[in-house]
Amino acid sequence: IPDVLVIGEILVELSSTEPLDAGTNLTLNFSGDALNSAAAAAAAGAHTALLARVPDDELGDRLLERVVALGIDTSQVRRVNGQHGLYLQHADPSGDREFTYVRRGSAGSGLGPGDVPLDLVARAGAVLASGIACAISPLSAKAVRVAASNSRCFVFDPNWRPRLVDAAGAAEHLRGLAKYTRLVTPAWPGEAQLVSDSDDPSAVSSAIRELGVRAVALTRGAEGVLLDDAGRIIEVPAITAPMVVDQTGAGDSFAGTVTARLALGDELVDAVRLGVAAASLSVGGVGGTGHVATLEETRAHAANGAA
Ligand code: KDG
Repeated sequence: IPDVLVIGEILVELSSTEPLDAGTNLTLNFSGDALNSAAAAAAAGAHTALLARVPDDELGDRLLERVVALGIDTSQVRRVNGQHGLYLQHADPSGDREFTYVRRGSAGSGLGPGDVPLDLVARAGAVLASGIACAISPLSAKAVRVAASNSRCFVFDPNWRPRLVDAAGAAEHLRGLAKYTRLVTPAWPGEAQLVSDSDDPSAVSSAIRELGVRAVALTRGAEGVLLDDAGRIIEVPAITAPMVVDQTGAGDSFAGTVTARLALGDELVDAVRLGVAAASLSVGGVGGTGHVATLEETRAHAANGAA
C-alpha cells in the first residue's frame, strides 16, 4: 500500500530555451505534473505510486524506465494501445516560457473511474491529483473524483492551464472536489482567485475553505506560502533558490513534497516548510524533473533558509 498515490498523465517533454521554428533542437525527456509531483513525493521519503495509462510502445518503455529511476512504484500503471501525450516547452517570441500541447485523445487522458483501485485508494496515506488531470478529459476528471471521494487524505493542486481549460471550468473542478479535499495548493493570485476576486489572500483562502476544503496553502512565489489550516493563518517564508535554471515543475515539487510529508505524519506546517525548500531546489534543473533534491538536501536547505 503506497503512502502516496498520484493520479494523472505522464507526458513526453520536448524542450528548448529558444522559440520554436523549423530546425529548432529539442531535448527529449519525460514530465507532466503527475510525474513531477510523484518524483518529489518519492524523494521526500514516501512510497509513491502513479496511477496512469501509458502507451504500450518503445517510447512508453523508456518513459517507465525513467519513472522507476525516479523511485516511483509503477504497479498501478496500465499499458494500453494509444498515443502519447506530449508537450513542447519553449520560449515565446519575447523570451518568456511557453508550453505547447499535443495531447488531445492521448492514452493518458483515457484514464477512467474503472482504472481506480478503490481498496488501494482507501488505504493509501494520501492521494494527490491536479486540475490538469481534470482538464484533459471528462473521463479523467471522473477518475479523480472517484479517487478523491474514497481517499482519507486528498490533496488537490489546481494547476490551472488556460490552454487546457477556461477559468470557469477550472473553478468548477475545484468546487466539485472541495468537500473531499484535505489540502488545496493554489498559486497566488491566478489560481487562488478562481473562486474569489478579492485582493486579500486570507479572504480568498477562507472563501476556498467555505467550499469545504480543510486547509489552503496559497503559494505566492517570493512572498512565501500563506497557509490557512481550518482558519489558523500561518505565513511560511520563501527560501531563495541557490540556482535558477527553469521554473517548470516548482509547484509540482511543492505539492508532491507536502503530500508525502503529510502522509508520513508530519504536521501540515512542517510539511509546507519542506515543500517550500524542495520547490526552491527544483528550479536548479531543466524540465519538470531536472533536479529532484533528496530529503537530506531539502531538510538542509529548509534549515539554512530559516536561519
Ligand atoms: O507544472 C509543470 C507542468 O505543467 C508540465 O510538466 C507540463 O504537466 C504539464 C502540463 O500539462 O502542463
